[in-house]
Amino acid sequence: MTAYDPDNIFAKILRNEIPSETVYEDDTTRVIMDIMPRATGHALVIPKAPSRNILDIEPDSLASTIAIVQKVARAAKEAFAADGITVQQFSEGAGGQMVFHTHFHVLPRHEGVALKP
Ligand code: DGP
Repeated sequence: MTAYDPDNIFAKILRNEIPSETVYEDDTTRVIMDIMPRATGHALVIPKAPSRNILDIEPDSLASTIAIVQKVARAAKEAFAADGITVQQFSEGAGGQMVFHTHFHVLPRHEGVALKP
């Protein structure tokens, strides 16, 4: 496993070095809107503790993060009148990951509407 890089873009967002549209924050987790949304209401749930992805995240951090994923999924389904929700977590480049700080995508879905590429 490659070492965690504290200069990744989400680490900078968590340190408030670059702006983000933050929609929720607590001691362990921040939720921001994706800058390249693949669906209306596409949010990212980001644990504050440093980890690259699901392969190295500590179980306690994963537990607090996934609890927020559930809250965001429920709130997004209501807020965007979604028919369903897609949750994604990409790990490492081969897994489709571009930003190497753990995050979960929460994507509101509507019947017959494909995700944007
Ligand atoms: P991935 O690592 O493949 O799970 O995708 C990273 C996602 O992060 C992608 O959907 C675009 C989004 N993203 C990249 N840079 C920024 C940024 O500076 N701000 C926000 N809000 N989202 C970003």
